[in-house]
Amino acid sequence: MAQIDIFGSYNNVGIQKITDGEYNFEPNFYNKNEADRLYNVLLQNVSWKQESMNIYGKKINLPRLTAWYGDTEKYYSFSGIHLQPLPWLPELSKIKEKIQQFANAEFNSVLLNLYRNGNDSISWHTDAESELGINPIIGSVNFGETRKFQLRHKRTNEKIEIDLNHGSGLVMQGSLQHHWQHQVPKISRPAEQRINLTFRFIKTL
Ligand SMILES: O=C(O)CCC(=O)C(=O)O
Ligand SMILES: [Mn+2]
Repeated sequence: MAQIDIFGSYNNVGIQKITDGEYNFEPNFYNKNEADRLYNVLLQNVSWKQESMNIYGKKINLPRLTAWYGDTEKYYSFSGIHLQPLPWLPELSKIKEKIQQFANAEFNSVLLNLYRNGNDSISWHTDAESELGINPIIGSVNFGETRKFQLRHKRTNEKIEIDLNHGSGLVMQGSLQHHWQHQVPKISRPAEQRINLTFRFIKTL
C-alpha cells in the first residue's frame, strides 16, 4: 500500500519486485498543478461512454464510463466488448509520451475509465488479452479521487494494495499479468470522480 512512513515518503515507490512479476509506482508522476489541469481537460474532452456487457442475455452496464483511443481505427475486443479506438487527443499523446519514458516501453492505445463515485469499480481481471502478447507492459496514470488498486496472486492468493493518488503513475510489467489479477473495489465512503488511463501496446493494431 502507498503508506506514508515516518519520514513522510511512500514505502513502495520505484521498481518493486514481487512474486512472479514487478511493478513501478510513482505517486508524484505529475505535480499537483499539472494533475489538476489534466484532470479537467480529460473530464471535459474525452468522449466518455456508458458501455454494456451481455451476460446470459441480459444487458448489464459497466460500473464506470470508458473511452478508447489509439493509433488506428481498427476494432479491439475487451472483456467481450468491441471497441473502436478514437484518434489521439493532443493531451493524451503528451501523457503517452511521458508514461512511455517512465515505462521505457512503447504504447499504441489507451483505455480510459471514469469512476463517477465510490459505487463505480472494476472487478478482478488481468490485462493479459491475447492481443497484448507475452509479459505485456501496462502503464497506468491516475487523476482525481485516490482509490485502492488491489493485486491478488492467482495461485497463492497473496494480496498487494496500492493507493493510486491524483497524479500518480504505475507500470505493471514482467510476468505480473499472467500471475496476478487486479481490481479497484467499490467504496462506501463518499468519493469524488476518478480518471484512470491504462496505456497498452496491442500487437494487432
Ligand atoms: O482503474 C484502474 O486503476 C484500473 C483499470 C483497469 O484495470 C483496466 O482498465 O483494465
Ligand atoms: Mn486492468
